[in-house]
Amino acid sequence: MQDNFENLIVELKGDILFIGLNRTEKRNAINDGTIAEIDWVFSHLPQKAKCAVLYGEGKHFSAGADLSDLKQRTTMEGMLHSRTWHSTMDKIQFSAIPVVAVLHGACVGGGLELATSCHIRVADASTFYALPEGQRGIFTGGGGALRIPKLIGVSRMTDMMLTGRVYKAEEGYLVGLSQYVVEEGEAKEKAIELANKICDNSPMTNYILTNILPRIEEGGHDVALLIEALAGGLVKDTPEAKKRLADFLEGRAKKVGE
Ligand code: 1HE
Repeated sequence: MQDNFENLIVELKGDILFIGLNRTEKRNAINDGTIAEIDWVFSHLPQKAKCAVLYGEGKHFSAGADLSDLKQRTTMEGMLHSRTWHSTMDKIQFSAIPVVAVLHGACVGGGLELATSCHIRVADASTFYALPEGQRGIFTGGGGALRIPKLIGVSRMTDMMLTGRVYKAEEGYLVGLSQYVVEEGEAKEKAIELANKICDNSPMTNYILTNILPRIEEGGHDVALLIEALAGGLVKDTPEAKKRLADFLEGRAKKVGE
């Protein structure tokens, strides 16, 4: 794994790959270089990594797309810029390993699009969510139009963009923007706790959750049930599944909630 990133801090610690947005002077606004580096990381995941934790250095997760990159684009350039984000966000969503996002401060615009490409979002109490694209005279371009309504519904996203509504951390949790909300400053610790649990799972189960479950959801009734049966049949036949099932049946595995 290279270590000369301009916009990120990337470190493998044990089984967990930490990816930090590192443009604090611009509140982690996501420029083309940041997208290219995130894309590179998800195209070259270290084999040892079983889970990734994505966080922002400084006081904010991310202020969204770097607006200085956007202001001079033609229609065609704007469309290609959006397609580049799509491809990178898809690499995160369909990564072989789950990605836990650690949110604090601003999680707005393209920052929210990035966060919603991750599998789990842990927000601390300082987090706020907004889609200022509406006020900037633009639209989402990083897959937010697809992923955000899946979490909160079209009507809430429409309201956020029409009115500039800001959701605070607790409200964001209640509407489904994050799965966890914790005290200020504690989100990374919680994300690591969750990442360690994820690392304990069978890698194949994790892969099914990042790659097959979302396709089941979108596949239509018959195809979805067929894929579920195929994935379930495949994973049950792995030695790891057989061992884990025997561990439970013979009293060696933890019970639910332990
Ligand atoms: C930026 C950006 C940015 C900050 N692009 N430079 N996103 C937005 O519309 C959000 C715009 N940002 C803000 O509302 C605020 O910066 C924050 C609430 C996030 C943080 O406030 P604060 O007081 O901590 O920082 P600041 O003083 O506003 O910003 C520090 C510097 O970062 C300043 O530059 P400087 O040269 O004057 O020091 C800001 O200009 C700069 N900065 N945010 C560029 N976003 C795939 S399409 C997605 C489309 C979108 O994401 S639209 C939403 C864009």
